[in-house]
Amino acid sequence: MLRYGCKPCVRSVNVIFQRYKTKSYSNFRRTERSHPATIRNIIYPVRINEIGDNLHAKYWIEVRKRAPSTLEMEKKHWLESEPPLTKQEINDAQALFNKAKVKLEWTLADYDEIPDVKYRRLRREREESIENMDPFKRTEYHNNLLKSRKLLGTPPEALIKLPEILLLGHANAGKSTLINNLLMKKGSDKLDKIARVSERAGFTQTLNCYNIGGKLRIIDSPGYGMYGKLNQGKLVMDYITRRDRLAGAFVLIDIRKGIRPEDRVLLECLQDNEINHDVIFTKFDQFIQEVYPLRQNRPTRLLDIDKAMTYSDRMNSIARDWVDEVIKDMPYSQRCFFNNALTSEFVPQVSGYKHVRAAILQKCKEFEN
Ligand SMILES: Nc1nc2c(ncn2[C@@H]2O[C@H](COP(=O)(O)OP(=O)(O)OP(=O)(O)O)[C@@H](O)[C@H]2O)c(=O)[nH]1
Ligand SMILES: [Mg+2]
Repeated sequence: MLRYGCKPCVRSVNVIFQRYKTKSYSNFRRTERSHPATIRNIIYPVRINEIGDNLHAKYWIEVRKRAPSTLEMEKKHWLESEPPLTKQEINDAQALFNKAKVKLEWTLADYDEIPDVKYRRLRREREESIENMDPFKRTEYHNNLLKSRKLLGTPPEALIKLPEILLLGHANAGKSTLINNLLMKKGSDKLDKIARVSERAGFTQTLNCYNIGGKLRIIDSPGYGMYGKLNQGKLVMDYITRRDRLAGAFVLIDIRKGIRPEDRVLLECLQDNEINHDVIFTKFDQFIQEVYPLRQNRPTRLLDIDKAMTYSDRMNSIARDWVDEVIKDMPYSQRCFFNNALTSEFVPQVSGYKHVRAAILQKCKEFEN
């Protein structure tokens, strides 16, 4: 059930409001298990401020060698049939996003008000009214009106046909934050503030369209789940089922919550509508933050590398097991990305966004061909 409020609206979206119990990381950690690892070395092993100064440099070199960054993980989860992202594709995407001028083009709560949809509708209505006119009343003026390319109040740039990428996910999954993360300028360690973000779930209420350097558009959407609203469900479903410029979608899932029933319905809905889509697991930094303080025997003083690595391996294996659990819940095999748009003391860098940028560009290119 994809819940967007409390009354049924369209057939494909069951919008019954209902609290539900679902698997989440907090339940999982009560029953730690170990099974074959599919992901290696998710995290940086121990907190940097737990290392003594003299061990510091040596320690990090060793740690880096043994524990590649979170980005490594993405490569493990390529769907086998998917073409992997090449270095060239990642560089191209970096160049585009780092240079692109970004503009919020429209913010709408009704699919029919999207500028080009509205323009086509107005033109059609005008044509129909002229064609249905009494031929004796029809003049040269009306014939010219039929040929006219007037924009009918639509901003001209909004009529330029560009591929569009839709971000979907539960309320509070991090869709708007990911937009800011994707639009981060080169060398900056701060998120852009172009999309408005809030801790409050259900903050984004409309479809918001960002024009990225005149090359593509990214569409932020209202989140579903118990903070979603009925009209938002209709709006998003209209967009998914009717939009001919939709080049692809990303379903954002908070890694700590795992895949919830609504996510599964949405994934199946995208599959049924043959929309090219991938999954992005968000908030990895928060997840790691929760994994680490779990252990009582966390090394706290000057430590030797082997002891740190044993500790870190155990932490990694807990994190890995949870990720495996989550991925097992996917309705079908799907390419996954892992992203943290913010940092914590355990995860010192934002990561994942470069691969998402490249995947966006890949979808746009596939769409245009
Ligand atoms: N630690 C951490 N927090 C994040 C991350 N991504 C998002 N958040 C936080 O999660 C909260 C919700 O983020 P939003 O981007 O507003 O989520 P949304 O999916 O747009 O939510 P709605 O607009 O309500 O549908 C904000 O407080 C963000 O700061 C992340 O990668 N790490
Ligand atoms: Mg939002």
